[in-house]
Amino acid sequence: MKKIALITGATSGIGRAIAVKLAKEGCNLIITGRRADRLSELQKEIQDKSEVKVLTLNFDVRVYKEVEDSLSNLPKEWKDIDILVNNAGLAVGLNPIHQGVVDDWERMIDTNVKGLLYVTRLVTPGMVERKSGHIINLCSIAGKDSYANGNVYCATKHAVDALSKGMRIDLLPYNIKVTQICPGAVETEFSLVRFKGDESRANQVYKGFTPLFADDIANAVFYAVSQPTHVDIQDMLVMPTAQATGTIFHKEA
Ligand code: NDP
Ligand code: 8X3
Repeated sequence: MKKIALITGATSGIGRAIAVKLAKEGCNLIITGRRADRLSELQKEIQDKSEVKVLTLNFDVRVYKEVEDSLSNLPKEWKDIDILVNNAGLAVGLNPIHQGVVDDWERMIDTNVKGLLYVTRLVTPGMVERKSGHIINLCSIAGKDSYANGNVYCATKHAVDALSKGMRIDLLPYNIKVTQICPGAVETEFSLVRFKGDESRANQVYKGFTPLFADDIANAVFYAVSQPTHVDIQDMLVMPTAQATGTIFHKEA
């Protein structure tokens, strides 16, 4: 039987690439996000090219009621989720702490921490019952170290790191793997979102070096999920060759 993978934030960037990769490798998919049109387009694209089934779920991970309504009422054939990819997330703003925008802070904390928790809370009981499952959390180099003006985003990713460790301990008796993937700079819509639609500022982030691409992270996810039953890849730090730390890059002029 084909595995079922649920991917949050599949409308763009890393989540979208993971969906395409896991479909190519034969998983049936539950893809989620707020932009319903993009979910439908991706569903069609994947189903036109392969034999896998794709279910779309349109919800905002920040709103528990929406998450609960979607995940508690899955059709029977979609209930047994084998792989949960907690990918939905964002950075908003890049300000020193004393000039932080409270609404930006709320968006990051509600999405990256509370949203990840809401989805995990609803998916893991089934995995526990079946004594089987694999959770992939998208963390970041920002979850390993803080960088200038990244304060709250870095804090949310440090929280993801703590939650990955905690999940691994709590779910250990139930044969559930927890993998955390920590990318450096990946060229997606991430910087466009961080800089609130300012394209020139967003493009500047990826100038002068070759960043990672979403497919690189999808390959890392596939590596983790394709290991034998007794192997858990706990933590992967994946950086562009031209990036040493969160802020040290080798850029050509
Ligand atoms: P994108 O902006 O391209 O994609 C983000 C995805 O998250 C979108 O599909 C978006 O869907 C979804 N999302 C955001 N907010 C919500 C919400 N409230 N409810 C539901 N879905 C939401 O960025 P990336 O692909 O780069 O980011 C994916 C993950 O990778 C994030 O967790 C990010 O922190 C992490 N990461 C990214 C890095 C990078 O350099 N790009 C590096 C390290 C980690 P929609 O808007 O349709 O809801
Ligand atoms: C995204 C990478 O370095 O912009 O998590 O925080 S970074």
